[in-house]
Amino acid sequence: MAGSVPTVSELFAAARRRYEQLFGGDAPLIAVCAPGRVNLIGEHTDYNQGFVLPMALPLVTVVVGSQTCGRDVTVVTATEDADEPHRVDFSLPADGAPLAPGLPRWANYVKGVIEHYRAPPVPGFRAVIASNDGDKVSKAVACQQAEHSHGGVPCGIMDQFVSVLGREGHALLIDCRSLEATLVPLADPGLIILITNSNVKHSLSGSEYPLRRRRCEEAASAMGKSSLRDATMKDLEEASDRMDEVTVRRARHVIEEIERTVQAAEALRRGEYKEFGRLMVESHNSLRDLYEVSCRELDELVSAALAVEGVYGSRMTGGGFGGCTVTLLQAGAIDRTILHIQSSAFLTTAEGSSNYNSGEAPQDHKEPQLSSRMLNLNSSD
Ligand code: GAF
Repeated sequence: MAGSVPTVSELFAAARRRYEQLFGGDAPLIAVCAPGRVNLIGEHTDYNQGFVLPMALPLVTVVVGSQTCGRDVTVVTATEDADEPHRVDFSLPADGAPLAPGLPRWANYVKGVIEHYRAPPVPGFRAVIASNDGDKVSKAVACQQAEHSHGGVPCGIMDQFVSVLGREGHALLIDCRSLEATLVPLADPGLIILITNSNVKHSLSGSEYPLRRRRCEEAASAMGKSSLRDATMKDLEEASDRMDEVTVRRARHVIEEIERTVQAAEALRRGEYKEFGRLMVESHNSLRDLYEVSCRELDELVSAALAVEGVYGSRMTGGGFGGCTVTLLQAGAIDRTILHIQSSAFLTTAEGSSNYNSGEAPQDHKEPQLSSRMLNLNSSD
């Protein structure tokens, strides 16, 4: 992203202006906002009932809206996407009939949440979701179900959970079985978390994510466990002749990654950043070699970051096959790290020049003590 990122207040102002233009000058009555996330460690462990350690980001999505009389819903996006209509109108079905997914695809997340938020039933509204009640855990679970049924991704709970429970200056250790979440302080002014977007597009609703998930279920069942959370490496060795070699590798990644995530949260609590970085690198290598969800560009970004003095660790983050890397580094190393990443192999062959976005904190928030920065690279698709 070039230039500065709009602050939360600017986003709210833009959304409100759009609402007023579209709906006859009426001001919206509800304004909500949810942060984006990056996962520090614990990849492909959430749907195996394991641990994850994501943190919320100052990049947010805001929604403004008002309840209306009747059952009609209008949802509009503040910016226009060339590929899909930016407005959707539909009626809420009477008598609990299902609200089917359809087009545009982005609206399926709205429909899915309405579908899974039945008590009390969602009334007609303009703009996007108004969340009024319900505890945070059930809100996250409803949003996860929406992604399963309407987004077509059998995802775990991590993204939705950190979006409702994440706090500035903290990572969030989530136990994806008990759904207990513990905030882990991460507010050291000497640290920066750099998120680098490879701009390689990934589609989680493609076949690879559900395939990985199925392998994990097969591995757990071959070991007589309800999930890989209950399995040890000894269990895996003993059961390996009842699984094919690929399934063994997938299960090994998950079993070790769950353990790594707990160790990483401990290291963070003790301020042992070198150890945290070492675990990040182990996680990346395991995702690359055992789980096989990395790609050339992500591997190169990680290698480029790790070559710089002052970088503690780096890894791909999220579902994989593209997307972003996350790097933990000393604040003093930020400029040379960005320069080095920008001049690394695949970037120099990409068209145009790379952009750097400082990821400034929203103006209406106090300055976070720890910075997250976004580095967005030109497309290499
Ligand atoms: C995607 C999913 F949405 C998450 O639930 C998680 O499984 C992640 O991939 C891999 O850790 O982001």
